[in-house]
Amino acid sequence: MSNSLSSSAQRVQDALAALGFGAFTVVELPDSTRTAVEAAQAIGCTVEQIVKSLVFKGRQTDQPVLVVASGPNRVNTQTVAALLGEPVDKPDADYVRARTGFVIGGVPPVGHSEPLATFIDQDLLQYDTIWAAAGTPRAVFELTPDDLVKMTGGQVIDVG
Ligand code: 5CA
Repeated sequence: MSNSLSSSAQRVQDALAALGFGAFTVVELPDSTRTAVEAAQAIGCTVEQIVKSLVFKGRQTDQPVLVVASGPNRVNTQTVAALLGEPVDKPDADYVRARTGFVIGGVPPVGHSEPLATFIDQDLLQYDTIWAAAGTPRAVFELTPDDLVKMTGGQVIDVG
């Protein structure tokens, strides 16, 4: 199953290796992992253990910002705006693809086409392992919250 990855999933596997996290294995599942609920069902974990990748766009600078959040959590855009120093909007699918290199439903925490300012939901830190998207709406990898913080260099926040 993980022997021949699709090109987008392979890019994530390569990015993990380049960051020193080559021990993490990207897997492509037979069932959709497009949404947090679908991913949890396909993996057999709780929705809380799914790392949602939400991309926002700075209204003034047009810069992308990534918020990785626990599956059920809503991200307060005012909180993100305050941390970023400018209002943020939810971008369309074309922006997400152009600025991250990946389609919605497969946006990984690392391996983007440009560096992304990253914020991490503190709720993710309570789990032994969590699962993040890995480039496509069927690809995921398992990691620890500590590794997520290290590989993204992100700031841990209360997203609410
Ligand atoms: N693969 C799963 C988790 S492993 C995944 O990527 N889930 S997700 O929640 O991170 O990705 C879907 C997110 O993309 C949604 O929560 C939503 O914020 C955003 N999204 C979905 N549809 C659109 C759209 N049409 N335009 C902009 N953003 C969207």
